[in-house]
Amino acid sequence: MPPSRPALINLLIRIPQLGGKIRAIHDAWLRHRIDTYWRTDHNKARQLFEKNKPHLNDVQQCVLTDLNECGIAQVHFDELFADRRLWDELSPQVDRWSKSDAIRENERRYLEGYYREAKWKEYIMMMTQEEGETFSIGSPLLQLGLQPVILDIVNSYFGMQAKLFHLDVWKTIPLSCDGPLTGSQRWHRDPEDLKLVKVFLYLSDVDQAAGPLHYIRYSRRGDEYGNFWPQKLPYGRVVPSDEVEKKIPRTDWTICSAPAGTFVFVDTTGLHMGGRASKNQRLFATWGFASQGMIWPRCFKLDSLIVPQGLPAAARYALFD
Ligand SMILES: O=C(O)CCC(=O)C(=O)O
Ligand SMILES: [Fe+2]
Repeated sequence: MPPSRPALINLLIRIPQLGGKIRAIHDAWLRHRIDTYWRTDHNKARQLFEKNKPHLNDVQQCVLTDLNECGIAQVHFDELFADRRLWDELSPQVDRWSKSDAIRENERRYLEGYYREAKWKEYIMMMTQEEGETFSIGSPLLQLGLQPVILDIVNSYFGMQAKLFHLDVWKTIPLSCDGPLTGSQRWHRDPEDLKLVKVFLYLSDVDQAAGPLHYIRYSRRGDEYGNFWPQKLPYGRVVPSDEVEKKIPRTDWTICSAPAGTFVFVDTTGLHMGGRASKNQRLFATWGFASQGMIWPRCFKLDSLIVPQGLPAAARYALFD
């Protein structure tokens, strides 16, 4: 999806010769706007956060400390949640989808040769069929991502109420061949905002052969590696191949090989990649959080804009406000 631009700008950037300049000016404006948003102390999201400041338990506090310190944290579902109710609601749905004829057929097609045409994220089967997929508030995937135990960590990291901009379930298809790396298999920084949190919940065991997420600790803006291939907002940044391997010591890499049930909280404005699965499948749920000032449009829709009664303030802000 491209950055959010008014319809008129979208039209103007198509003009030959002039379009590039208009795009550059609008990009600079988007950068200015997002910088200003994060610098403003009195935006509504900060005020709401201060008013409803969450009290984190020890486990949440540990996650937040790691996230603040290095940009990534891992914790097991059973440490965060008192019971498995939400897991038990999501699992069968994901199971049905992942074993459905349509998905099996797509995997077969990919492995039988479609991978040779791969340009982007063809190695991933995505549960949401298209950008702008419609969710109902009762969807187990949406419900899980909006739980206070998760939102409280995300909002504490932002220091303001966050917006949910993306949610999905991804299944990575393993393939052992030396074809070119595409999409997020390449080291990159995400483009949506100056600070982001992606939450991944592993629904299968993820070992080295399943293409785990790799992350460079201390690689956000202002961190030790923050100036290495920085984000070029309103776009992210893809690192030329082998550069990370040459320039960043392995001691500062986190490789998220972990059992099913593991949550990864990660600021993906830092350097990361994943999905280089060679032998094993990888199945996970993913939720993306950004600030209200984010530069890219939200990737999903709601089937109703009526705010359900009793929805906690943080969930309400993440979805509606
Ligand atoms: O597949 C992966 O582990 C990487 C995903 C990624 O880059 C992202 O969600 O931003
Ligand atoms: Fe990414």
